[in-house]
Order: sequence, then C-alpha cells, then structure tokens
Amino acid sequence: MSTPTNSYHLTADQQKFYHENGYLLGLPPIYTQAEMAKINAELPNLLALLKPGESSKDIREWHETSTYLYEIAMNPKILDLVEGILGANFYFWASNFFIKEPHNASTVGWHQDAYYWPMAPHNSVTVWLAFDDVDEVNGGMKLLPGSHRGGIIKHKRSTQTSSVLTLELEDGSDFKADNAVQFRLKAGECSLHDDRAIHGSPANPSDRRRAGLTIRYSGTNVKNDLAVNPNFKVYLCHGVDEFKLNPSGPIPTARYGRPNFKPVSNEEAGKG
Ligand SMILES: O=C(O)CCC(=O)C(=O)O
Repeated sequence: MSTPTNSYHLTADQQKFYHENGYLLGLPPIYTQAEMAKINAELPNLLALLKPGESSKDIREWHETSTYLYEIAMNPKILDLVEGILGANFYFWASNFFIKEPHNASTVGWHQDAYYWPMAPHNSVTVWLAFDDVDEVNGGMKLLPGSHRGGIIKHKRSTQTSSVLTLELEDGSDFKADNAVQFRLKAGECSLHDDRAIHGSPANPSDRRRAGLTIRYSGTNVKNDLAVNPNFKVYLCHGVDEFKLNPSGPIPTARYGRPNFKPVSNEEAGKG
C-alpha cells in the first residue's frame, strides 16, 4: 500500500487494501492531541449518567441523546473516510465504548460483527476511534486480514467468562489467529473494519487505560430487522437515503444524555 496522503479522501490503493483485507490503518488523525484531551476530559460527564451496576459498555446509542457523541460520529473527517468505503449514500446507527481500565481482565472474544447484527446486505464499516494510545501492551484489537471474504461462520457460546461478548469464534477450529494483525493507534486516530472481518482483543494487563469508541456506518441499502432490534435508528451522514428502509433517529440537543430505551442485549441484536 502506498503511503497515505494527509487527506481523508481514501486513495485507490487504500480502497483496494480495505476491500482485500477488511480493514484500514495508517490514516491521518481525526483529532489532534489537544482536541482529544478535551474529548477525554468530557467523558466523565457521560460516565456519570450510568446507573448502579452499569459500566461503560452500557453506553450504547447514547449519540441519540448526547451531542458529545453525535458530533464525533458526524465529524466530516470521519465521514470522508467512510465515504471512501461505502460510497456517497450512508448512515450511522450505533456507537459504543470499549474501555479497558488498567489491569482489567476483560477480553473481546474473536467474532464477526455481522454475526450479531440483524442487518442485510453486508455493507457496513466500523470506525474505531482511539481515546488513548492503543497497542499490544494495553489490549489493542487484532484482526484477521481477508477473513471478511470467507463468509459468516457460526459462533459458539463463550466459555471464556472474561469476554464481554457471549458468542465467539474459536481459534484453531473456526480459523487460525496466527496471521492476525495487531492494531496500534495513537489517541485521536482511528481504524476502519468490515462487519465480516474476524477480530477480537485480549485483556489489558498494563498500567495504561485502553479506550475506544466504535461508530457503525452502513450504506443506505442496508436494512435492519426491527423485529430483532426495535430500537434501531439511522442518521443520514452523506448523500441521499434513496431506499428509506429504516427509521430515522432524533437529533440530540443536550450535551450528555441517556436514551430512555434499554438497548437490546448482545445476544438479541449484537454488540453494536
Ligand atoms: O475494542 C475492542 O477490542 C473490540 C471492538 C470490536 O469488537 C468492534 O469494534 O467490533
């Protein structure tokens, strides 16, 4: 792959790489260090809205009620990157945090996002925005290049209780993790991945927090099954919604707020 230019419009080489491998790294930062410091300084305001017994992984779809998250999801730099994958017409529909505090044993088992999501056809991309520097030391994500071209594999119920997911793929029998690529990002940078790519992440044994926000974007031709995920709402990001297959979401007005619905569980409709 050629060296990326300092532009958010993907080059033909970057698009080719993504379509062959199911992911993209080496992108210009979305936020400067100073901007990211401000974004991080606001995060406690959102965490303060969690109820007893909840954790950061329960912050799902709070972009519907928080301009703090909505503005990130609609950042023009991110939208330019996503346009390079999905084309002119796309919406976003999900945001959630994957935060591993220092010395946290939680893992994210190997999985394909598409196995969890009641959505068709497969035309979705995840932006994983790093809130911290993320690497192999603090439980950064790994992804199996090309695995998005191998079809959707039946997931098994997790036996590993440390995983935040309930349905997983098994290294060795379902696939071989040897070739997985280690994602390394600086705070303010992001990666892109395809909804069929096999990925996961280990625990964070380090002294450093590992926080990321995932934002899910799909082409307007993608329809969610409301019978499975009734809370699904879309926000047109770019172009026109020529299919109108999904309900639109409310535009948030408060800086921080939590939706008044309970997001369906991972098993019910996916982790996104
Ligand atoms: O943050 C992680 O380690 C995993 C994220 C993930 O599974 C996803 O973005 O789909």
